Amino acid sequence: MEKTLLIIKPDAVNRCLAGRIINRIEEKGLKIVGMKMEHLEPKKLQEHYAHHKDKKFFADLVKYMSSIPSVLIIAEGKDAVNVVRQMTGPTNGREALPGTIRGDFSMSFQSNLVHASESKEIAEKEIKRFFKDSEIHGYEKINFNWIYCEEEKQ
Ligand code: 3AN
Repeated sequence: MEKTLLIIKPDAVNRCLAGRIINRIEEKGLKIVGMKMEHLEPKKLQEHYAHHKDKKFFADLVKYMSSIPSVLIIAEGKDAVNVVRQMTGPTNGREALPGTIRGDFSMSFQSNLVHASESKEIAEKEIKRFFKDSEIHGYEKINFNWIYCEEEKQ
């Protein structure tokens, strides 16, 4: 099944929202197959946000993301990339709809609590960037048969 990367960013860790965000992922039916706390280094963040390197907020973004540790998660499920992006909401927390993570907890376009991979291809690259193979776990999820119908399990 599809995997996606989520980063519970420093503002969410500082605001003690990590548990609530993890709870939403679990309650949705996604399977957590990787999870760790890491103080992300500027070099890795510059690579992660390279597509924003010419934006005026780039230096601030790297500073904020490397300020304190983040919680990194790999979530697995059918259409996981799209599902998690929908749960996250748009970049600006003030415009994100209630019911989304950003819509419920964020008032900012920078301090917007979570990163979620944008596409399947990007998710694959991001997972490789932040996780070793040995940190990704395959295991049987006992409620799997109650979350998907037969056709969806392929
Ligand atoms: P998203 O996380 O919604 O995919 P991106 O990829 O456009 O958004 O931006 C990456 C991160 O850069 C955002 N999550 C946010 O923290 C920060 N960011 C985006 N736009 C701005 C902005 N105008 N000013 C400051 N930070 C921003």
